[in-house]
Amino acid sequence: MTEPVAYAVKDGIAILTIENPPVNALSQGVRAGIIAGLDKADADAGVSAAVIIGGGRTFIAGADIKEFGKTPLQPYLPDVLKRIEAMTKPVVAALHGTALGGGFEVALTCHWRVALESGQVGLPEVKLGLLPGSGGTQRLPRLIGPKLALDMIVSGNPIPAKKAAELGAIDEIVTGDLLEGALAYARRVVAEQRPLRLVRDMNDKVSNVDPAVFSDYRKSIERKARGFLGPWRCIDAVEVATKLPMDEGLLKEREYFFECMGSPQRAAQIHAFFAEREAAKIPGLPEDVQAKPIKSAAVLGAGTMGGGIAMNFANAGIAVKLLDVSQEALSRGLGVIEKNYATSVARGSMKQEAMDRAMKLITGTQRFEDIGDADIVVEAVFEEMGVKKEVFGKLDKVMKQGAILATNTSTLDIDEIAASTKRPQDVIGTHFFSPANVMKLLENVRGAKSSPETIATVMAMGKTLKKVAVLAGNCDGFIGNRMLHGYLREANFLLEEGCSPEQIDRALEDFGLAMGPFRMSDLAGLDVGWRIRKGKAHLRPKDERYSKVADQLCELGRFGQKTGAGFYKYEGRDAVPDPVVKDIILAASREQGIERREISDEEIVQRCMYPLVNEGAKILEEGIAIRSGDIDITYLFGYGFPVYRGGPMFWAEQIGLDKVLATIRGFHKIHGKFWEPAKLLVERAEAGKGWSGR
Ligand code: 3H9
Repeated sequence: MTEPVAYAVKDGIAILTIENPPVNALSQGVRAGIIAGLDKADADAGVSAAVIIGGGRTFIAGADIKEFGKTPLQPYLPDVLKRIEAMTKPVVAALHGTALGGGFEVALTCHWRVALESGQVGLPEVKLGLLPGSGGTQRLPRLIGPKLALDMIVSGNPIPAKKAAELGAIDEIVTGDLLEGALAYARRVVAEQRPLRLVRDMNDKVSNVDPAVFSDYRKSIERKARGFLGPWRCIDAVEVATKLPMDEGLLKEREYFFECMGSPQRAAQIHAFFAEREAAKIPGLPEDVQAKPIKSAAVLGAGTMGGGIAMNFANAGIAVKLLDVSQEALSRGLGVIEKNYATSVARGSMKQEAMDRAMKLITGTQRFEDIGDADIVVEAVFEEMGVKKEVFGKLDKVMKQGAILATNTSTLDIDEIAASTKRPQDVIGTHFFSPANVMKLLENVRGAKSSPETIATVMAMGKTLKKVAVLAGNCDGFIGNRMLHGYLREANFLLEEGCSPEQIDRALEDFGLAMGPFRMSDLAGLDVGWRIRKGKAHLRPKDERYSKVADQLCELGRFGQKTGAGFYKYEGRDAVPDPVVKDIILAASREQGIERREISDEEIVQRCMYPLVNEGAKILEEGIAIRSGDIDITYLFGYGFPVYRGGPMFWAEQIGLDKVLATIRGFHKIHGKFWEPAKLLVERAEAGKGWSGR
């Protein structure tokens, strides 16, 4: 086995190479190896300086997240950093790839830092529910000032090495071979007899800092960071750097770090990190299966969804043809795309050249014959089986052999759609979320006959389009929308039992959802659900409880934001409670013979969230989702579920499946069959286990 830190000496300079693939995480072996290497270098009279460099694709990408939550093993990272600072010889960090978190903290502790221009540096701990716990919050502000340090630490976003050099966090950008550049730099430092330079001694940028920097910053993240612990502690820690001497600041940072480490948010966010990566792995696919290359695409339907999907391909540099049989719809769709890009340019989130490039990649057509050579076609036409079948019949005729025929349906049967072609192996669902150019989730839906290549291709496409792809099985609503059903049902029942739309929305937004169910429904448009409900009305048993409030709103032409009224009335984009809605709700309670009562926020959260968990358990039991983590990812990236709760399934595990089951059983007694507990939930809860059976 290779040592996690290789030691070599070249021309009197020690080289410590971190060898811990894939990302050189700071495992116990790496920590011990760095200390041992530095001891050796310090003790060797023939060595005049040391270089720390990463082997493989990157410098150190941070602490080993897999160790979190377990008993930490010595030496700890601060011990490594103390050893660096105690060196009697210069230490140069040589950065490439991603120097992140604890990795960047190692670099910040070295006397000098050099990097390849392609490298990136950052402190992304906040994304894991943490703050930099080994001096990052104390050293970075000393180097680049508190304001810029806040930007990096509170966002967690890395910056390119070149930018870091401009800011003063990196001393030299190396062109050519990194190790040679770092050795040359170390030789120069030695030859010039430069005094060892420690960031801890640089106090200029953290002295006399206006406290408004921090109060303003707190204000600026109020909305975005609501409910999170990490971002607030990041600010507290950076503020400490401007108030306390270094060693006291380090102690305070450590205190905040352990507070975050002990929080359920940290566990939830790290679960989300691993679940996101796990979702890409599809068990059962042959090992040698290859994703087909996607070099060109076509999208059917120039509506909101179709346009958004086309933008995804163009953004990824893939030429895309947008097809709509109606010239008017096509022109409107292309116009909307252009407007969306122009808004991004005006906001500064996109460069004009990037917009021009993307627009050049999108062409409109009204003829099916024009799209036959595309590697993939994504259908986003009207959500009706008859229409979809007709379209797929046409695609079967015009598309080249081997092309992927994908449907963006959000509810319909993939197998029935596939059966209208002679190549069901190439047919699959690729369910994008609105707005498709913004939302990160791609819910791929395998049909019974989708081939391994087809599955592998759309999963890989997720990555190409910078989405998070999850693979679902074929059923009504797949993973996401199937679960949403019970959530919306209970929200509507709660209206009749005593709540107002604004009370429910507020309770769920306080829980952490990006948007409560009624504001969300108003935004999505109430007419879509109305149409679906009318279509399925004959299937509903007569004695089944059914809330008519939403239907009655639709009958009044209140389709949500787009008509200026729905569950709320709208003043611009602001949702305002509406007495008309209140009257409809009160009448509904009377008609149902329900005596309205005070309902607590806790009950609102349980009544709306536990159906997600219960249905999620059924989805898992039926194999519609491969893992509970895939369900979590679906909700985190597609439905605005708060990442600090890890997703509905992880959240339920944190509460305890036995407790969740007990509450569901209680609701079952009161509210009847909708609350029948899922078999898997009962099984796991009674065995005292989590979803995975462990
Ligand atoms: C920290 O440093 C705390 C300190 O302040 C204080 C400590 C006292 N540990 O993402 P990829 C795995 S907190 C363990 O697919 P990419 C990952 O699970 C840490 N494993 O590749 C995957 O495994 P698998 C701060 C890790 O090229 C494989 O590596 N650092 C870690 O798309 C490849 O990952 C961070 O938050 C880790 N730290 O992106 C950085 N990182 O193959 C987190 C990755 O089995 N990491 N793995 O699925 C990242 O942002 C990305 O992984 C990175 C590479 C950009 C590095």
